[in-house]
Amino acid sequence: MLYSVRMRAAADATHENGGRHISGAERLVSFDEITPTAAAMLARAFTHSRGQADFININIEAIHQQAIIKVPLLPVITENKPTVSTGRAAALTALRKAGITPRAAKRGMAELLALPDSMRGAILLCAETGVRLDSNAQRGIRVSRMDIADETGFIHWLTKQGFTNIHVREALVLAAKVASCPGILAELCWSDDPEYTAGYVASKTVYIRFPHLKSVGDPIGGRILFVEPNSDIEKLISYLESKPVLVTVPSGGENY
Ligand code: PML
Repeated sequence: MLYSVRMRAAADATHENGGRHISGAERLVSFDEITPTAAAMLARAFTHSRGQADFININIEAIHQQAIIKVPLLPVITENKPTVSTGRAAALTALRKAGITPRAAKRGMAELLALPDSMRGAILLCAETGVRLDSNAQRGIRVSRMDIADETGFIHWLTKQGFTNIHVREALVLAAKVASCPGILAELCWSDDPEYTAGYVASKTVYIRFPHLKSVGDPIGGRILFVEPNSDIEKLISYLESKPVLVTVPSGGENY
């Protein structure tokens, strides 16, 4: 048996009552790891660079081993564009290469740029028209119930590529689950941590990082998931939110 441990933290009010999103975290752990994992999440909620949390929700639930599927990490490429504008232009190109129409890619970028504040979940957009498909205006869809299968192997794999921070670690696990979701063609994301400017475009086959997708000090980030036309949206949301997924490291530790 594994346990899903999930945290979300908000300031001023609960998320449900319009509070400002501060932080969230997701793990799938053994029984013995529940307490230290929950403690680490609590510490994180209280020390986040987006501010001090007033409302913290930690949810723990048992997951049967038979329900869990395994999916691989995506290989990572970094495109070292020197500025936010060149980074965003390259991200749009990457989205088009992933099969997103220019109109939908531009709409996705515009949705992120128009956010009044960070959302706790992702926005779903049609990959052809750019029309929004989820009805959770402020909340979005939270990609949930996933973790890395082999923590030590993952740290080795990351270190070999020079990745040491928690943002990239968590984003890679989330992007692997998203890439495995039937109907999702690509993802565009940048961080809501004001001190972290990197973002990425992930497709079914690759995770492309851009060191500058927003300016230093900007506390607004988010995530757009581009959905193939005519997909079963309910099924897709159920997979993203509920299907337990363990992400595997490529054998031998190579980046493919
Ligand atoms: C986040 O902080 O939630 C998203 C991180 C996006 C970029 C991660 C990376 O460095 O590749």
